[in-house]
Amino acid sequence: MKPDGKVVLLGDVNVGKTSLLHRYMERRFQDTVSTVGGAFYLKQWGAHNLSVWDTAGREQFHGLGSMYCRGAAAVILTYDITNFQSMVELEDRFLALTDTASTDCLFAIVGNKVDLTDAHAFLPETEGRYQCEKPLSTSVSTNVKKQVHMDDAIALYRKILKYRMMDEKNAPAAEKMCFETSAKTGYKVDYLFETVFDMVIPVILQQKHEGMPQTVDLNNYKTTKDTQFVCCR
Ligand SMILES: Nc1nc2c(ncn2[C@@H]2O[C@H](COP(=O)(O)OP(=O)(O)O)[C@@H](O)[C@H]2O)c(=O)[nH]1
Ligand SMILES: [Mg+2]
Repeated sequence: MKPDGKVVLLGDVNVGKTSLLHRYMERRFQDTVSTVGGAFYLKQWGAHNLSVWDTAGREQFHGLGSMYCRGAAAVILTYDITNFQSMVELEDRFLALTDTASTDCLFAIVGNKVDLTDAHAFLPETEGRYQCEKPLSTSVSTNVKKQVHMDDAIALYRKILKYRMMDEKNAPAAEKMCFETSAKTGYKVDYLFETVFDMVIPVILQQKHEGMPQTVDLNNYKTTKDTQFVCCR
């Protein structure tokens, strides 16, 4: 399966990037998911094949090179809503990495771990689509203070448009592209990925039109299902 488009997750270590991907792709949450060894998932979306990239732990150990975002059609910038510094890092450290992304690249901003602060995030968005491993009443606590609010995310989104020299009128609305999720309960995880996947298709068609070279050729990998985890190490 050859990917038509690349979607990357960016953000500080521990914000929950691997957990979000794992929740969406594997339909579950594990307290200890290892990023090391992981690289990307393949996801069929309509007539298109998407590669969805995790950082393979490099944000912690070696930093991420310019390769990581090269040709990306969408970037999902992730922070932890209980850690203000993780939001600051998105602007200070991670935004510059998107210089190599596609010119029409779509941006989403995601505040994860909302189960720690918001009672409404105890339940996954759609009942029955997720099986929670533990009874929710015992697995969550709302004693943690929310350090980043939706307004902060919306302000960052606007800064990104400026940084990328994109006209706000032509870009998706900030309110639409800022999400609060919980990989732990599954809250809004499907909504996040499916919104991004739907919106990334026109970007991919535009890339094809402009003759963007493919960033990875996965013809050598066999796929049996519509998603597959591919290890690059
Ligand atoms: N409470 C809570 N913990 C989470 C959530 N997502 C991830 N975690 C935890 O945060 C830690 C870091 O998650 P991980 O996915 O490895 O983050 P990454 O470094 O960004 O890939 C792990 O201990 C996870 O169990 C969430 O939505 N809620
Ligand atoms: Mg990780």
